[in-house]
Amino acid sequence: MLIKQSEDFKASEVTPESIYRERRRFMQGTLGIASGAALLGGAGLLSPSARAIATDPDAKGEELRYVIESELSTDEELTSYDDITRYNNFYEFGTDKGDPKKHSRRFKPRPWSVSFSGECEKPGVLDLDDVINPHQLEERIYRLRCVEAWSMVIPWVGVPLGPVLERFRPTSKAKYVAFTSVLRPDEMPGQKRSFIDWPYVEGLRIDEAMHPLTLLTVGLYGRVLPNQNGAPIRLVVPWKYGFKSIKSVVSIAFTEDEPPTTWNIENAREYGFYSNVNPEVDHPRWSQKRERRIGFFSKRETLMFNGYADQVAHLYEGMDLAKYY
Ligand SMILES: Nc1nc2c(c(=O)[nH]1)N[C@H]1C(S)=C(S)[C@@H](COP(=O)(O)O)O[C@H]1N2
Ligand SMILES: [Mo]
Repeated sequence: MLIKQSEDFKASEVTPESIYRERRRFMQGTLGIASGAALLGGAGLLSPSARAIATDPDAKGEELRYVIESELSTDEELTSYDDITRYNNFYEFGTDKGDPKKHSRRFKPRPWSVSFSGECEKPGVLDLDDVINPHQLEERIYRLRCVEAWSMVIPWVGVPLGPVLERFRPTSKAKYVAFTSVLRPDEMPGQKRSFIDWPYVEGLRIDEAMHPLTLLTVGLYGRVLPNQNGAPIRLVVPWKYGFKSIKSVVSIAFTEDEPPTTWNIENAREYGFYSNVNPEVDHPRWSQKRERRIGFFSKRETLMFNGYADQVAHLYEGMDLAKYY
């Protein structure tokens, strides 16, 4: 197990049964997540370290509680909330980096659920509130500060995807996991045009999907995701290029065959299925050896697997990564 919970969080969990039930009642009731959590926090039921670790005063949206720092977080300086939320790729809202912030106001991220289907024993539906509320399920909610390939260091908040997938009991035929984004042309102006073949789709091999670094992400800077960053639920795969991290996910399917992926459909020569950050393999049109962080002038060397080689290199042992790019 690569990700541990902090000692403080453990302490906060040993609450008397009655308080625990009271907390559940709050969370399940008509009170919103934010108001329910604020009441509990105010009542002193949580240890300080188990509260959300918001570190940017400009961060907006509902605060996510019970967040634990991942031990795989980087120590690099975080990109500001403002930069993370105004410079985005989200073609559903347009192709310019500024479009998603400008054109996503009408998008409604709640209520939301994600369906799980395909090669599994227990297909079903997951309500977003079950992901955000850690007392509804066993999964822990983590903050993982990681470098988004090329440009930013982002403090994501989410649950590891693996244990969520396990609940639907993938069969031995489940070799891959296919993800699909929402299709809502009325709320997503970019979908009225055919920049790409909607909806956006992505995929992972099942062992990549199960890896503890792969996060089903619901927030950043301690608060729920803003629309332009993939509200209300998106993938974050820290050792792969950004486009693997599919936004506003509505469906997840276990498959026997490698699923189609949007950028590979659009341009197979430039974008493969694996898309691992790999400074040794040039993109057909540019070198991938160096990168520049937003807010910093000088470029730096890009690290193999985005700095997570110790954690993920074994997944690709024996594979020719120039062929499987
Ligand atoms: N549905 C959907 N998901 C998407 C995209 C998109 O256009 N549509 N763009 C991808 C690309 S190319 C990148 S770099 C990241 C950007 O995430 P960010 O805006 O939160 O930094 O989202 C990825 N996920
Ligand atoms: Mo991207």
